[in-house]
Amino acid sequence: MKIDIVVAYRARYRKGHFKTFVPPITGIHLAALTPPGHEVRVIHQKVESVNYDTDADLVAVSFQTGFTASAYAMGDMFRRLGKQTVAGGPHATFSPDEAARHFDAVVTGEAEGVWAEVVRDAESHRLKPTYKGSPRPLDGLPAPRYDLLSRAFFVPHVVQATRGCPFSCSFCSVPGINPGWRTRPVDEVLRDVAYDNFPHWWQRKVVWFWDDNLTADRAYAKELFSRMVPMRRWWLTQASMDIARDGELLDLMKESGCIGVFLGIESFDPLSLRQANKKHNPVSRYRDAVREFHRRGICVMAGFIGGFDSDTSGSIVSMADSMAAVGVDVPFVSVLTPFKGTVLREMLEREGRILTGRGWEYYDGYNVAFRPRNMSPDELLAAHRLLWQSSFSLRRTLLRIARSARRLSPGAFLMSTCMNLFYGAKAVTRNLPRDAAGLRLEVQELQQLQAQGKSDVCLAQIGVAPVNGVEPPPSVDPTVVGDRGLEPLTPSMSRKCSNQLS
Ligand code: B12
Ligand code: SF4
Repeated sequence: MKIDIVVAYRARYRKGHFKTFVPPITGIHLAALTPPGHEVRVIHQKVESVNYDTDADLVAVSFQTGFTASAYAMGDMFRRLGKQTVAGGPHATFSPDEAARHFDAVVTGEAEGVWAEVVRDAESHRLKPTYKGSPRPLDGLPAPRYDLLSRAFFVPHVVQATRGCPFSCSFCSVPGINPGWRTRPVDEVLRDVAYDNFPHWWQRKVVWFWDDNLTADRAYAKELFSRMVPMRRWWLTQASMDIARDGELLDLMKESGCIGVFLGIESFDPLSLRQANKKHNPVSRYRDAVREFHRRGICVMAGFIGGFDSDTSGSIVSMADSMAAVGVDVPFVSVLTPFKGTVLREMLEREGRILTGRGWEYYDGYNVAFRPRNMSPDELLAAHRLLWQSSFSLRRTLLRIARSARRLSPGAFLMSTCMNLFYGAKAVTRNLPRDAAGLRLEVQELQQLQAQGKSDVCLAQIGVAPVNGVEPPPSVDPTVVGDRGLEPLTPSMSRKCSNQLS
């Protein structure tokens, strides 16, 4: 049987990406789990077009909440084309009934225990509507199918060593998605780290751990890192800030080639941290914690969120200064998002603060889907955009690069520079986070043109022509199904469509 595994995406920046940094591990992991005897392809919509003219017998789509429109459009179209379809991932896990309207089958939870059954059932054309994957021990997992990855990714070597997280931050769905804290056998992780069949030297050198919190079990982390020392890799991961007090662990991280940690710092306001249930982040320790990583030449990437109840527009925008003051090398700034399966969503639902008129496109980390306490949704959006632009202004970007030249190891400096330039270039070229409201308008524009009987030309303009005579279903979303999934139907494209017809 031929299987296409598609990892759905929807542009989060106005002009898409010029270059894409790291792939998700999900698609190539699912491909590796596929029983032998099947031909598998992995397509990342972020970097490649979805082939509707595929000869696949089964199309499996993985998606996060923010990319749901894209995934559902695909599910509908593939079903029209007579393909068997199956959905999975964080959104399908928490909204299985909704996903079932667009796919033949929905897998909730983790795939390890059910994927072989899904494939078997698809082979005999007997897919069940739902498959419930429960968490299992992580022993014996195969190495991801790196050979199936598009060459478009800059750092393709992604590995997962652990699953879950012992913390329970109110905005995070990890405790619901990957319950329990589990580790893979170190030997098996090292096998994946040792893989090096990549074309470029940095792709062989750099390993990115896609763990929720790799260092949650210190004894496990120490064993893994000690055994990675002779492998001479450069590696990055997510970790929680509490490890900054464990000098032995940090020394081992340095020795084994750690060049970057992503810390979920989230806020500089103790009240916001309390709302986030982020007790392991004391604000007074930020500076010292960052310094501990820098003393070992490790780059500190850090995530910040705007929109907690005690936040104001001013406090959100001022985070740019605060993150510079504590010495963050690469900032990531998001809008608080009430994902299903989180304590935050339960609270906002109880308080009637979810903006029910807003679709899942508002759940991409860059848009507002709830009523904030101290400002309007539009004010929160504006504050986030100001924070984003200020964080990646030319001055701040160059300053961070100059500082990291002094305090980071060569690998960490290279990585920090690449990431800062990546986001700095977006700011300079005004390739800003996209407003979901704008997306809606573009869709409405297309719908108007469709109502006037001009849809075919517009669909052709954006690369969605009928496939083998089958028209795309009404759910097809022009902002995501265009070439590489990145081209929106801009006003000028709409004008072009209209002009061509008139
Ligand atoms: C690595 C990671 C990233 C990476 C890579 C992105 C990616 N798409 O993987 C980066 C850093 C880029 C990232 C960014 C973001 N992320 Co992220 N990320 C993760 C993380 C930590 C691990 C995911 C992972 O690789 N797990 C390992 C793989 C093997 O497991 P998996 O993907 O869960 O897949 C398993 C099952 O879900 C299932 N499955 C999944 N898909 C399918 C499909 C089929 C057909 C089947 C059968 C089964 C199946 O089977 C798999 C094996 O068991 C998760 C947390 C988590 N625990 O899930 C958050 C998580 C996925 N991210 C999240 C968010 C919100 C984001 C951002 C929007 C954050 C932001 N504010 O900017 C951005 C989005 C940008 C983007 N381009 O994707 C949320 C998503 C919540 C939701 N409901 O959608 C999560 C769950 C964390 C959270 N805070 O709750 N992220
Ligand atoms: S520490 Fe990170 S992964 Fe763990 S619950 Fe909090 S946000 Fe989620």
